[in-house]
Parts: sequence; C-alpha cells; structure tokens
Amino acid sequence: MEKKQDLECSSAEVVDNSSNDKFQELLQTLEQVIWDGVPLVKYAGCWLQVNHLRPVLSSQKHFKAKDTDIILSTMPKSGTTWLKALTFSIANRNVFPIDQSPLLTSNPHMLVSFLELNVYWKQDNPNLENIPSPRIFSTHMHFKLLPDSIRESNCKIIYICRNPLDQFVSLIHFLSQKNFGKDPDPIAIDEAFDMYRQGIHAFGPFWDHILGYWNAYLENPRKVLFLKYEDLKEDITSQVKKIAEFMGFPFSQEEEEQGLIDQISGLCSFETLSNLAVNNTGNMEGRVKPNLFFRKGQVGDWTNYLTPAMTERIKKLMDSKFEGSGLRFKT
Ligand code: PAP
Repeated sequence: MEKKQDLECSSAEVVDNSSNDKFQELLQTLEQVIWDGVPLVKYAGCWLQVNHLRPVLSSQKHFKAKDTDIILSTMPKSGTTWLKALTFSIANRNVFPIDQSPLLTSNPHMLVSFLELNVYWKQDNPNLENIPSPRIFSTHMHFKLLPDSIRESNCKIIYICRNPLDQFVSLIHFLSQKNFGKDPDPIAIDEAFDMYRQGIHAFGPFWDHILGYWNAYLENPRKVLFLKYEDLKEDITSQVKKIAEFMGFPFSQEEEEQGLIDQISGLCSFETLSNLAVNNTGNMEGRVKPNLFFRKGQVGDWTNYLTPAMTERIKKLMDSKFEGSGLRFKT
C-alpha cells in the first residue's frame, strides 16, 4: 500500500524537535517495507533503512561543507572500501610514507567516515571544524539527499559505481554474513532479486542512485568525478592519476618516476588489503567483521550466481532505465 510521502517536511524541522514527535510523524507518512528483516522507508523517492533516516536528516541540517572537502559517494558494494583507501592514500602521501600507512593497521572504513552511518549516527550535530583539510567523508546517500552545502560549496564529489549485476551479488553475500554469519533467516536470493528489480534495497533504487550522480557529473564535471569499478580493475594507474588530479593533488613527474602511483595502487589493491591482519581480525565497532568488505573483488562474479532468466531481467531493466543517458556498464 502506497502511503503519502511528505516531501515538503524539512529536515531542519524534523531533527530540531527534541520531543521526537515530528520525526515520528514523518515516519508515519512514509511507505515502509521489510527488507532482509529490517524496515526500509521511502523518503524523497529513496529507500533507506529506517535507522538511517535520522542521521541523513541530521547531516542535511548540520553538515557545513568546506571548499576543500572531498565527498566519496557510492551505493553499497560498488567500490567504497577501495575508493576510501585510494583517496586517503593520495591525500596523505606526504604525511605517511607508504610503508607506514595507517591502512596497514586500520580498515579503510576507520580512516574515512560515512556521514550518515558514522558521523551523524552518533551525534546530531558533531563538531567537525577541527578535522584537518582536506576532510574526506563518504556517503551512500542519493545525490538529491546530500546536504545542500555539499552541492553549493566548491567541495568535490567522487562517485564510484559498479555494474548492477556484480553489485547485487556482492550485496547478497554481505547480507548473508553481516550479523557475524549468525542471521537465522538471511534474505533468499530470489526474494532479494525481486525487490532489487523494484528498486527496493538500502539506498535504492539503484538506477536513480547512479543516474543522480551521472547527471550531476554531466552538468558539472569539475564538481563530480564519475568512476566505474570495472575501469579501476582494468587500468588502476590511469584511474589513480585521474582521481589525484581531480582531488587537486596531482602526482608530480618526480613522484611518477619514483613509482608512487604504483605503490599506492599496490597498497590499496584487493590482494594487499584483504591479506592484512587488521582486515581479518576483530570487528568494527561491534557491528561487522572487517573481512566482510573483502570477498572476491572481481568483475563478472555474477555469472556464478544469477540464472540466465535473472540476468536477462536485470539487463532489460538496465536498458530501460539507462537508455538515452549515455551510461554503459562493462559486465
Ligand atoms: P561498502 O559499500 O559496504 O563499503 P564496498 O567496499 O563498496 O562495500 O564493496 C565491497 C566490494 O568491493 C566487495 O566485492 P565482492 O563482494 O564482489 O568481492 C569487495 O571484495 C570489493 N573490494 C573491496 N576492496 C577492494 C579493493 N581494494 N579492490 C577491489 N575490490 C575491492
């Protein structure tokens, strides 16, 4: 049953209300479904886990982007961990030599925080002023949900997407393992697939997520860099150069000759990161095991999981949703 969405309800109004009433009122107006055992709500056309809505609203109200900020945007399972590692390494290459990189002792997610899953998850209005520039934050939010200051300032957005077939397969593996593999009833692939096709998954619909950033990139390529996971797999060197230039930290000729691009690419590679002790032990803030972010790291693993009928359906959906956009995926 479709419930009316109150898109006019401003985030400021909702999160300001200490009694919680406004927030509860807003929730009542939103369409809700259960996905993998958790409630998702449809806010401004975007599906969010219900517990992500408040931090999204808080970030919209309070986040003040600086011109020097770099915002990494992704749909889950599209290359977030990789992009965090690469951008952190590029920005901090003069602070930490490669062999002393914090990536050797910290999972990339502990070095670059999500606005809605970390920063505004813990506090409604944290003080972020003292974080040294460039501040790098990440988000899974749709472009249209981003805090206004991100769009209005001169900060930069780096988006990475992945072909939806692999993204979906990566997602279902993550879901089956996320509660330390102890989820008694993880969502079945067929059910997840049917919902995915309807755009119902955390931060879905996937086509709106991707097209939101694609169109923003077409409108202003100096503001938004649009990357594809498959391109990074194919030629990491040119992509790292491109990312560094976009960030405003281009590699000097001397750095290139010293092999710094290869060193950063090697440090951030699936092979290196997935074998580090830090990414194979313990858990992250009691929520997930770090090795969940490193499964296979391949292009085309979907062929091992999706039936021909499923593949055809998704490909048709992709054709219809991305038609005319100029966007193509390597699968
Ligand atoms: P997140 O959005 O939850 O942080 P994200 O990092 O986007 O997840 O996606 C995880 C996927 O990226 C995994 O893909 P797979 O399930 O198909 O294997 C993971 O293996 C892959 N991945 C993580 N780090 C790297 C890396 N350094 N290079 C290439 N792929 C990587």
